[in-house]
Amino acid sequence: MLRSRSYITREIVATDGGNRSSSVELAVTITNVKNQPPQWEKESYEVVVPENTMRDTPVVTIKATSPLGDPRVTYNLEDGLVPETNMPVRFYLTPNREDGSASILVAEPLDFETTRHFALRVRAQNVAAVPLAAFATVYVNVTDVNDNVPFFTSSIYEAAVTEGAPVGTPVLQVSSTDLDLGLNGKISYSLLKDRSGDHRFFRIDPETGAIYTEAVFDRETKGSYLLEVKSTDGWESARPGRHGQPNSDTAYVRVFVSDVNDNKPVFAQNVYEVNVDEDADVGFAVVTVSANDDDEAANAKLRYQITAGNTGGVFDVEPEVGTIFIAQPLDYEQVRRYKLRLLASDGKWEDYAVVVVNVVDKNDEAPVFSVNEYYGSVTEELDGSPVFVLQAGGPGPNQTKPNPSLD
Ligand SMILES: [Ca+2]
Ligand SMILES: [Ca+2]
Ligand SMILES: [Ca+2]
Ligand SMILES: [Ca+2]
Repeated sequence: MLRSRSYITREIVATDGGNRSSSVELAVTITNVKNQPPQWEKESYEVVVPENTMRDTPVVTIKATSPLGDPRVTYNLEDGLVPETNMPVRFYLTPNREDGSASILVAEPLDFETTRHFALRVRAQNVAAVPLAAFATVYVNVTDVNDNVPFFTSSIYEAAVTEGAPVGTPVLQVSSTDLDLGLNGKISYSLLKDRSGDHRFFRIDPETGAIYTEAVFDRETKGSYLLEVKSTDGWESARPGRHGQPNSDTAYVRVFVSDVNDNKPVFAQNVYEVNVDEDADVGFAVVTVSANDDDEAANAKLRYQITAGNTGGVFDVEPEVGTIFIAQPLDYEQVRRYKLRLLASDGKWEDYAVVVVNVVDKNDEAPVFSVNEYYGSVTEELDGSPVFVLQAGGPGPNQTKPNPSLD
């Protein structure tokens, strides 16, 4: 007759044809022949719970009984090693004294997007002197709820569209992601109407998020547009405060209109007229002309050039400034009036202006006496009075010059 409990231990040695051997210890627990492990009502349980099931909600009731005189069993939810086996802990077990069953309850919020399936191993043990155990598996399948927002990949997007581009030109594709399944994660895009009215000039493909122009733009009229885009998922939200509305997110799209050289330079005046003394120095700035170009940057960078009327190369222009200066000495006696033709060019378009330069005569000629020799006599008694008057003059209109006198 065996006692209710004893152990037999043996070392078992395996030896191969050579001299190597390996051993293992065998331990056998001998129990009362009447001792039997508990019996589960079912070998496995399967339940389906939505991911937003609240903490401490029972998800399944399980039961095992002992066929021995004392039918009570103890339950234990085995520690897992991975999320699917309850590591970290998502479920806990509570025994129900009244009927000897146990409940599995939610310990921490579930998340379909993280772990969809659990396989929980539950041990039931009898209360014999040498307790025996039996195991059951509880399969928990988590179902999706619409708890994820379709977030845009950026809160502000930037894009450029060329002025003059035809209606229907693609601008940019926005994108958002929603981790939920099916309709809970099905995204549609829209443009929000705002007071600026910028949305009227664009459209968005509700399925792809691609934005297209609905107008032909002119950068010189308006250089940028601001759109507000919205992404919406396809089912009522499971998030608090949404009151049955789908989840949504918004983002901004700044659309810049990029410049095309579609404006010609325009001179501020058609005709410039200036007077310049004929004795003005070489390098003297006569006048600065200027033209305006409504375009941007290189499309508005102007170069000035004298294309006609510059007899003798007397003038030159600073090409990037428009300042006309004297390059060769002027001479009233040679040319009294210049009519320069000025060109302003942006590399594609041009405009012309006329610059009239009037040369002002200066007394730059040596005086020429009217007679080569003068004769006269001086009387001592007339000391202090003019003796006689010499007439002299240049070839120009210099007749107002003071008369030289002998003394
Ligand atoms: Ca969603
Ligand atoms: Ca979800
Ligand atoms: Ca231009
Ligand atoms: Ca332009």
